[in-house]
Amino acid sequence: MSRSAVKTFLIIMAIVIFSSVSWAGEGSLNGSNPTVIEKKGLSRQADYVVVHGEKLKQNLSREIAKFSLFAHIDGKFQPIPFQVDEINPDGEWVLTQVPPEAKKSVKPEQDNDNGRLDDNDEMAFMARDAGDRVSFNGLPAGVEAVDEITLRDPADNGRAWVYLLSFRENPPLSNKDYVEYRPDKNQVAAKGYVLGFDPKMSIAPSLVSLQGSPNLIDRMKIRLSTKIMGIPFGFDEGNMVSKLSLYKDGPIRVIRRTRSAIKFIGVFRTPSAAVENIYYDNTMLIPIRVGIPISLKSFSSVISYIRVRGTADLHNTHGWKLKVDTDPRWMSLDGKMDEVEKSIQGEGSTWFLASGPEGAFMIRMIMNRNPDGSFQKSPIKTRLYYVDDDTAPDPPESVPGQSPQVGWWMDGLPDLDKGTLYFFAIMYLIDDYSDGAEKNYLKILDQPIQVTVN
Ligand SMILES: [Ca+2]
Ligand SMILES: [Ca+2]
Ligand SMILES: [Ca+2]
Ligand SMILES: [Ca+2]
Repeated sequence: MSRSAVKTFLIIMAIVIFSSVSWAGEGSLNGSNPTVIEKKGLSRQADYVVVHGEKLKQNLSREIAKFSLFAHIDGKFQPIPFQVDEINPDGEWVLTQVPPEAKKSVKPEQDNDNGRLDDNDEMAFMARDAGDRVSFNGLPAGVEAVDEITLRDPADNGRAWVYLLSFRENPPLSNKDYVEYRPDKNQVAAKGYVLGFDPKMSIAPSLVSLQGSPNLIDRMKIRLSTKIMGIPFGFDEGNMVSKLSLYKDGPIRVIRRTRSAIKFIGVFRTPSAAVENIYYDNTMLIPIRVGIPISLKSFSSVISYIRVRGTADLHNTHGWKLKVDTDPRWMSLDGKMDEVEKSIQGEGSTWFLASGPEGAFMIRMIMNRNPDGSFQKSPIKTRLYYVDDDTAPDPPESVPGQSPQVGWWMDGLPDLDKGTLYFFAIMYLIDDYSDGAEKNYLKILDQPIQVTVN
């Protein structure tokens, strides 16, 4: 064989070998295995991580369907669960799945770039899946682009890495799926929890079950009472109508959009507003954006008061204990108010945690942040509402009594200016709670993992 024939033969052999490699299932990367240059030092377990497209320079404008996220864990460079969620040019989620009950009214959405990664799209994964830092000797076979993503814990400088790879075709994917939406049952489910929704009040869960526990929630309540020009006026969650419109169910998170309106005495209703709830395998996020059309301050002379509380009315929690951020003492949930419970300090409270035999959950209310985490000036201050009394009804409700009912009063509403107000209700579902572990969940927002890409 001539030298060029040998060369042609080798090239053909190489093509045959490489094209016969199967990428199915939990494949590993073909060709050169990257070398570990720094071991993982990040200890954060509870955090999810979101990276905006604009940071992922090497993968920007490429087809999302050809991405895979890799990490070097257990001695192997391998795919880990991730998802890319597109956001349209107006800043709204692009939701691609239609629940059966909405088939007639809504259609799956698309971004304006045919499924490519752009600046405002989001890539999400769990921090616990990150691994060692590696170096490549040239790009691995079949890979067209790599973004190295570094995670850093600002508390102890621990670091870990993941790699977003763009493949020419057939990206090898992890088959792990941490959270699912069950459209037939109106439920979101993960390893440690099931959250269920009433089709008529789809914005807040009416079923919370931790690791097989009975339903812990009677209902989520919003109660408002006010007096305007001497006329008393009230509102509760029963005045809200909300229904599921579209959703997206990926391996890392479920995004559910509900459309809600407020109806008054059946006579008129407000225009419907969309809210997206986001569910990870240990977190439910409800970001709310409220447009304040007029300065309430300028009406101070005609508004006598505005009282608003948002609460979780629980049940099936006898034997559980509960604590809040503003007082170190545990309260015992037994359907009766004792001396500790009567003297609890709740001024300025922003979270509570309930712990029982099946697990724990924590609800956190954030009034002073913009969606990007930056500080938002708001006159609204939260104050604990807490009643543990099986014999004290608080209608309307499905299970009479407050067993317990816990949440917050929102003070300062009459001082609201015209503008947009953001607030966030967050629920952490903790399946391995031990005393003090809430600090790992508080860090998610208070000391967020820093993300850099190169
Ligand atoms: Ca986009
Ligand atoms: Ca896009
Ligand atoms: Ca009690
Ligand atoms: Ca109740």
